[in-house]
Amino acid sequence: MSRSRTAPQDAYTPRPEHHFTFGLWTVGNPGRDPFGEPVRPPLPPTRIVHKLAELGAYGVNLHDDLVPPDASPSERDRIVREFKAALTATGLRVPMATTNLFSDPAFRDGAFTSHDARVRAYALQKTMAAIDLGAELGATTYVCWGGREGVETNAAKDPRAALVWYRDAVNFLCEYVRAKRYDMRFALEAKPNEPRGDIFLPTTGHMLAFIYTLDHPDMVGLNPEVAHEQMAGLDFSHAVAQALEAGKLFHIDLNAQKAGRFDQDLRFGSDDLKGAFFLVKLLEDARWPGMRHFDSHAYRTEDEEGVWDFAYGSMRTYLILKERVERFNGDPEIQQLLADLGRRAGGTIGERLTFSAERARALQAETFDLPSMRRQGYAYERLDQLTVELLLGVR
Ligand code: GCO
Ligand code: MN
Ligand code: MN
Repeated sequence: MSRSRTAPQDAYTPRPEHHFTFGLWTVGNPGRDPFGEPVRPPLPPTRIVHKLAELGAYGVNLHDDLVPPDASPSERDRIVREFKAALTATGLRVPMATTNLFSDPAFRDGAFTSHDARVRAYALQKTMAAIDLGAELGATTYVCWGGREGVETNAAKDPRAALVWYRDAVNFLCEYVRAKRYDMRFALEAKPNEPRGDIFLPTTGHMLAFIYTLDHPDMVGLNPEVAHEQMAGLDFSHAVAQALEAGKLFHIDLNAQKAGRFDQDLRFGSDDLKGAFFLVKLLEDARWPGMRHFDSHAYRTEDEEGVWDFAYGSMRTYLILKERVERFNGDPEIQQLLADLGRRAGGTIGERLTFSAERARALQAETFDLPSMRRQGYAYERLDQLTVELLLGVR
């Protein structure tokens, strides 16, 4: 990789303190798709660690892409030893771990929600092994993405039974982590469809409601992904805001997506820049301390150099948007419009209405100036245009 091509040293240069992370499976994605074979050779995990560190990332997350499921115990030990040596040499961390519960043909009917109890048990065995490896490498977040937890036809299973099995599995895993005294929390990731026709708990909101039915809701939060919420036609920032507000944003999968498509996992900010801007604004305004993880991959057209362009570009775009957020927050005209909004609303903007008997009586007796409330404009057109101009770099 030629650093000069992708890595100018400027205000948008990624550094470990920015907490950017990538999965081994993201930069290591070989470009296989349902219509074509891999276009890139596999990248050894140790090489990925060195390259990510060179580019300024904070960490690397893993799937089954570190230790192949069929590795012998001595192979596993060698792979982990070499990986740890690369981490020590570079200072890169492993904040998150997960496992693949969707590729093996055994998982054709799901893992935690498979009709076959043997498959559900095997999924737990595989997950416990991944949790152990994650804990060994220092990971404190375990992501559960229910790849095939769904159906093609509702003739197949009672979705209520599936939810019971799903809950049993997450409860089982929470008890396992407690018994092992690991410092680890679970982050559940929703996706509406693909690879299956319909996936259970299809959005971040569905997942959030499910969490409160678990035995240890405090141990379980969310890992929302940009592309997945957009596939459901939803506003990603709103899903993230709800997770944040509930104290449940444990992790995040950043990428980009064109509306109405398959799960594209594009480079962060490469589509829907405005959506990306408001997402960064949300995370930065909230001073969210979590990892900025990119669950995405390079275009299938790329060779290895293109992969590093992709990785560097993801982090850089985040930092550029972060700088735009600072500009938005400091832009006198934008801030004036927001302040005027308060005046228009009679100085009551943001006021909370909470119940007391007195308050209820006062409200019942109040006469509202409905004509003025009906006439009121909000100047959002102007606000949005200023936002667009700021994003286009002319403010
Ligand atoms: C996808 C998912 C996955 C998961 C990853 C971690 O749509 O393929 O987003 O990339 O996030 O497997 O569990
Ligand atoms: Mn995805
Ligand atoms: Mn994801």
